[in-house]
Amino acid sequence: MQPPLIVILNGPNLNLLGTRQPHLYGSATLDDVEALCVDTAEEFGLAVDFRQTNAEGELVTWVQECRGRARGIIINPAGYTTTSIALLDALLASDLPVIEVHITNIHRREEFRQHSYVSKAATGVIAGLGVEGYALAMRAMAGIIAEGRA
Ligand code: CA2
Repeated sequence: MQPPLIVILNGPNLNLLGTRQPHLYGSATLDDVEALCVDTAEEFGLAVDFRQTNAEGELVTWVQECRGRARGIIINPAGYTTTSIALLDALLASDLPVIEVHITNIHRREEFRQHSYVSKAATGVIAGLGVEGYALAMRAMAGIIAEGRA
């Protein structure tokens, strides 16, 4: 039997991780984050499909494609967190458990970062724990799937 697939989606500018603003986002690159997620997936008997895009429409399409294919979505929507009703609608329509991850604690940053449309579709939100938040989200998703709750 195939391990349950978790799709991990990353929004705009996260391709710059580890190359700029390390005081905010740390020194790990997006490739490092993918490796962390692959390792964590192995630990919990999951498979991962890890992606990043700068395009809102592509993110929406990828969420739509999760239906019937994936068992859960972990998403760092980055700049689309606070703007994208289209992304929220796609996540709601996916009927999958969603965990929202932010590397930084958006609640202690500028006010404009503190409202999330995506949270309306999220089972849980992890913010402020650096890239380790992705591994914690994987662990939480493994529990959600094992217990059959969403
Ligand atoms: O804390 C997070 O993970 C954010 O989702 C990151 C977004 C920001 O718009 C959100 O408010 C919080 C920004 C992603 C840009 O990432 C960069 C990484 C390194 C260098 C430059 C940008």
